[in-house]
Amino acid sequence: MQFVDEARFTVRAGRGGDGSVSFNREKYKPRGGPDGGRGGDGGSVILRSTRDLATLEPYAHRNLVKAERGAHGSGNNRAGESGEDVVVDVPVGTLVFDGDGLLADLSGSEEDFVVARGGEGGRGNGSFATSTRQAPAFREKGLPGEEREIRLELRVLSDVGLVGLPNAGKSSLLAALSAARPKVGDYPFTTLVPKLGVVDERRYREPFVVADIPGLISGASEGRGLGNRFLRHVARARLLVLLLDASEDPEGAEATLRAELHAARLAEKPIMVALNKVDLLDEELREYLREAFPYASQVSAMSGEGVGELRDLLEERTRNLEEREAPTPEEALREHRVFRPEWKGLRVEGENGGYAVFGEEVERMVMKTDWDSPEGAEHGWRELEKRGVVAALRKAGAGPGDEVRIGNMEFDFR
Ligand SMILES: Nc1nc2c(ncn2[C@@H]2O[C@H](COP(=O)(O)OP(=O)(O)OP(=O)(O)O)[C@@H](O)[C@H]2O)c(=O)[nH]1
Ligand SMILES: [Mg+2]
Repeated sequence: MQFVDEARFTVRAGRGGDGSVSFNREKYKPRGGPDGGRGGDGGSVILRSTRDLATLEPYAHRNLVKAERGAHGSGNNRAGESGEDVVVDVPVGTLVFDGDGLLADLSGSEEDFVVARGGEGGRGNGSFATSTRQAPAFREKGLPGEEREIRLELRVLSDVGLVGLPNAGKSSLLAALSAARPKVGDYPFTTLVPKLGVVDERRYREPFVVADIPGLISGASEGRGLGNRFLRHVARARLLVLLLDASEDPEGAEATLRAELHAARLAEKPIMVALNKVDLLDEELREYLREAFPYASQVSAMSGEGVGELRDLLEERTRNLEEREAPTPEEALREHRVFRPEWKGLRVEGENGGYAVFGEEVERMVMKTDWDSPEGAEHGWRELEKRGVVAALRKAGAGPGDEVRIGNMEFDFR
């Protein structure tokens, strides 16, 4: 499977079924009691994170994912069947965005996120009978399902991210540290997509995950080379390792990498430096580098020299660093904005010489009302009165014949 780390498509939940209008027909009774059943709820579209999937490739060419609608209710108080939910498997580490920002962060396994909620089914006339209204001939209509355009973004989740110029030996080091066998080549851009390896030593309390990403070059943040778009895969690592080729201007490489991290706003992360390919150096050069990079580990991914020590160091550092980082503050902010509670109030505004009414509850009620049936419309007006909508409209200046819009319903005030 190809590694795809972004996908966009529309999700559409199912519409709720309409309630039914029906009267019980028993022998010798001309008209029995109302027994129209409720419509079934529409199916929802649910995203579920799983470790069985490592890429968003199944959705690379999807345009629409939709769930079934609920069936209409029927006589004898039979409820319509609910529409089936559709479960969309996504890899762990998937972020879900819509036009307004981050909606969900599926960073654990088996997490469910309802990305489009199915519409509620409408009630049948059976539920509107009262002592004064024994034979109601109206029902509610089902509500439409939610629909939105979403963008999925996968970020592989690792503890340690290897960052380096092309050819520095990142993939070689991943292979030396773990059982992963990424492709190694003596040319730049051997690695085209992120690769993970698990470092699991018997004496370690917990295994940790190392990510190898494509090499960065100067100007990656402006899109040069493969660009820095792969940096997002290490953005949430606990620790970054700048891997420098010791045999080729490590000072210059470090400056380039730090500039790119800065541009990607990752400069504040815990960072370690390691010098690779020390097998190519003589003792004098090694000594020089020990002074020039006093805190850097010297390793050779090829000969294995220093790799064990580096592995222990990484284990210790990651253990002492906090948990894998939560979304960046900027993302957390957007999350906050998107997860606002549904607005429950009631508001009337002037609109094109008429009036518009806003409010979650009222809008739902109006959508459910069967305005085409006289009895249904009568019931709808009573509800609008009960909920204070009529009073609010009058207070705002509405008079008979004025145009009123509630959601997608327009009618004349009376
Ligand atoms: N002598 C020596 N060569 C090494 C060492 N580590 C890697 N190499 C060689 O350096 C070249 C690049 O290694 P890779 O591991 O593919 O480098 P990379 O950083 O993953 O490169 P990209 O994926 O292209 O960014 C290969 O020819 C490796 O054999 C080392 O410690 N010593
Ligand atoms: Mg590589």
